[in-house]
Amino acid sequence: AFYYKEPSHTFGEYLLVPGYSSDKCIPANVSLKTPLTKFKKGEEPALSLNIPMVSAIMQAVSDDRMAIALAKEGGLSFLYGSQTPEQEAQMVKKVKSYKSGFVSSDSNIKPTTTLGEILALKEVTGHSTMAVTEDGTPTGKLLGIVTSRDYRVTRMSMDTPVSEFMTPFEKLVYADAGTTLTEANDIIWESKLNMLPLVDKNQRLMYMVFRKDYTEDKEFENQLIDENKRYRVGAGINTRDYAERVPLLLDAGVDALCIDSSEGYSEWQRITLDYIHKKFGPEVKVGAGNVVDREGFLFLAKAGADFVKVGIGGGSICITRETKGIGRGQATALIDVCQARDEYYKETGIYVPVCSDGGIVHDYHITLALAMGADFMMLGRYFSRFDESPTNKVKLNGTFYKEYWGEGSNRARNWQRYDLGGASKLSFEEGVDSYVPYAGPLHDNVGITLSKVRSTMCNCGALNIKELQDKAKLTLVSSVSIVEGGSHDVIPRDQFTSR
Ligand code: MZP
Repeated sequence: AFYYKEPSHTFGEYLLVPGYSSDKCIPANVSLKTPLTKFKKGEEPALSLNIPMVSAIMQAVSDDRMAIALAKEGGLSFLYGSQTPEQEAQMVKKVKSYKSGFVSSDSNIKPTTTLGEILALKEVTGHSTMAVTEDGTPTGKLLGIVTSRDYRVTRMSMDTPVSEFMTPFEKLVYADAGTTLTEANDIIWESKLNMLPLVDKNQRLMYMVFRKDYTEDKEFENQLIDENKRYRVGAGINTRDYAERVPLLLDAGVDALCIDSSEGYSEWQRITLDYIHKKFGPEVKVGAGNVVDREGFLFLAKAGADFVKVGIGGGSICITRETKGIGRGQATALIDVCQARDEYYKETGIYVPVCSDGGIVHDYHITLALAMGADFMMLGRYFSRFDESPTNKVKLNGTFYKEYWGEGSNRARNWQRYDLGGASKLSFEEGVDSYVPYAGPLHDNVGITLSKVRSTMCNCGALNIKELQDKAKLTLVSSVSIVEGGSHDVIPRDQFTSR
């Protein structure tokens, strides 16, 4: 047997040592743009992310709603593959047909329908925006528009004239009762509209609708949108039904695929990559993984992977290491793979982005992973806590939680991912079914997380991810100094106040 000389470590055992920060090093100047897919030296990647975050290929994390919310922040979701190809393609279609401010119509909505009823219906249908027309048909004359779950709706008096509300909002565009759906759609999109009055037949204001997170054009700058103004979305695939699944996903407009497997250093992945690239061409982007060492990386890079995912057994819901005894500390695995990626780049001039998958517990782990060479992270637990994840929010002992289960749990029954081609269903579980503390809307949480990342990057004197990777100084910390890192030798005040 081969023995590694060093134990394998994870993120919690490392710290960054600050470097010199110039006066240009302020969070507002930090760019988090990062490549998603491989590119040749001197060229630009076909796909990039505006923030280094993708959501995990999991039933409990990535559906169309999550994909839209994350694309709005500049990240990308990989829709879960543990569903039929048709269902997954349908989710892709929903994301691709969504447009910020897009007007969808629903024949259930009549002028007499109340705002509460419309909002309740939207929860069910998942529509982002709904038009209220005079006769309830898409071609009817527009009465008003109601926007989605993450929008705040303020009710105004029926008799309030629109002009009174226009003054504070420079960007307000008034869609009057004669506006058609197509025209309204254009108004909202072209003007980057965040507010719209709903008017009745007499053109009196019924409701004012506007975005909670209205931040002028900045918000739009960051969003992950391709030329026809559609949000980008990825999708998980497996090494079994790709011949059937991939064409459906491509027809639906998927932007990137990722082979979803707990262990990716295998002939199955090479065959899958080969098939897709030969059949559909190199412009179809496919990530592969997961691997935890240089050999695994080089195998997948040579097999044509457009990015490579790193991590075995480090996921919060994962018990692969306990059940099968395979895996590697996430930090050590990542460092090893990123070194191989850099050598491969020097030799071939081809840069294959590396995704660190699983095991991010604290926000600073993201900065550490970037410093260690990751181009972006895949996160499951992190995103599962938000309003936009597909799972139930439950109240237990007075506290709200969201459900979160592994793809290797019986609940997910994702047998394709965990067997190696023999058995047709799971014989043992590699994941658990759990709860995570509910954390509110994705937008707010991602904003806080990334402000910490930007701030630490400034401490290291880095204004972009490449600069962080070049300049970062990382130190392993002893278990004693980990204790020093938390509050210690004091009695927290709340211990007294709670008595
Ligand atoms: P985390 O962000 O919750 O720590 O980890 C998410 C990652 O765990 C996923 O992207 C996937 O690679 C991995 N995962 C998903 N299900 C299982 C399982 O059931 C698992 N064992 O390990």
